Amino acid sequence: MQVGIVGKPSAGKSTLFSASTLVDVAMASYPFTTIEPNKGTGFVRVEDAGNFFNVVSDPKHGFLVKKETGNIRYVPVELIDVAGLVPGASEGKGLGNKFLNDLSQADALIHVVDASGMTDEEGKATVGHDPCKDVIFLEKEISLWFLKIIENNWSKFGKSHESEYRKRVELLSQNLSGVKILAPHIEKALKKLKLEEKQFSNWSREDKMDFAIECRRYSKPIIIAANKCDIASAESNIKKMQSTFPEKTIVACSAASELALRKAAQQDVLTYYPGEVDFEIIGELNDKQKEGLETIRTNVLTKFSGTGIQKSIDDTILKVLDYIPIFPGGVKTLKNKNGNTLVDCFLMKNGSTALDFAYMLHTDMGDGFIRAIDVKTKQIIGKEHVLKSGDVIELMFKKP
Ligand SMILES: Nc1nc2c(ncn2[C@@H]2O[C@H](COP(=O)(O)OP(=O)(O)OP(=O)(O)O)[C@@H](O)[C@H]2O)c(=O)[nH]1
Ligand SMILES: [Mg+2]
Repeated sequence: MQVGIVGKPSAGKSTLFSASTLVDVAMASYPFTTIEPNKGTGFVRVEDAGNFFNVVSDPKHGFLVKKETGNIRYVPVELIDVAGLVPGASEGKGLGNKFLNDLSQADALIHVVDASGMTDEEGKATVGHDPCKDVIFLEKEISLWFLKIIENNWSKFGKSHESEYRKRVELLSQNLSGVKILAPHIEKALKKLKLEEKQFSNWSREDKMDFAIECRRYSKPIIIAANKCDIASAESNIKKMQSTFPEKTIVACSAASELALRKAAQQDVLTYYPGEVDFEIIGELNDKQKEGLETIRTNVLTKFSGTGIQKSIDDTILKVLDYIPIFPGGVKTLKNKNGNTLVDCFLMKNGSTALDFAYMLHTDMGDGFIRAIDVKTKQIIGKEHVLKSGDVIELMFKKP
């Protein structure tokens, strides 16, 4: 799974990326600091299944944080931070939109918006910029990127005179698979727009644009990270964004605060875990450093219930993409042959079945599926059983 970090220049994309991955990257107040994409591992925060069994897990990927209220598991997801996008990019403004190809494999996007209103649409310093405008232009530019791909191949489609719906879906899938717009996204978009029966030769430019917009909605869903909430002017802008776009997931964020806390935790100055609403100072600090941290505590953590950075990743995966964590395990033992407990945790689309889980682990497990066991309840479950968040599943299958 890959999550793209997008937005206009200077919104704080690289700061959010660095705060999530602890990868050192260039961050600066001038536009187009990032040109080549940065890739790294961020984490989704879930409850560890070991809590149910009173055991401490040993994650093979990601990590575990022990807490009295229940251990927390951080499951890896790939993050990609790209160059800033400006209005008119599809006509070549700014860096143009060639770099959007860096986002082609993303399953979802975090749109970093400068909620303080202190950068204009091109990322230059200003005051009073309305961040609602940024929300609109970014979606438009992404849709125009898809439109261009669709139009580039349309001459081929136009000639095909394809009368069969299936065949048309197949042609569109071939055309768009490079940007991870897949058959289910295409079918949903066609249905929504009632374009299922329309021959390609009869599609207007408007049909193509509407189709690009719907493909964007399904293949690259977006959440808004309303960044720089540590700046006073952000609060009213965040409220305005929330009331203007009630259907969108908007998370108040301070990437700079998260980065400061995580760096300090890395240097053992304080204890802080991503997604927590407080920290504890454990090292030596001078007055200025203490004051800086106290400002973060009051103006960000307490006021917005955290820095929002972890929440923006969690909401992307667990809410917008609607994935759930599933753990492989056994009724007899939760350990693997090396003696490590509940080493794996997989993120699966909500609605996945025991058979989907088997196929995800290995084709042979899916092909040879006999039955599965819900390890928490010890109940036998069949192929079609729909899994729940936090399930621990043992699979029985015929070996090929
Ligand atoms: N106050 C405040 N400043 C921030 C925050 N996040 C980022 N910044 C500052 O905003 C400026 C731009 O940050 P970057 O992370 O480089 O922004 P970007 O979106 O990657 O910019 P480009 O790569 O140029 O597109 C830097 O000076 C950051 O320190 C935040 O949460 N609060
Ligand atoms: Mg950057």
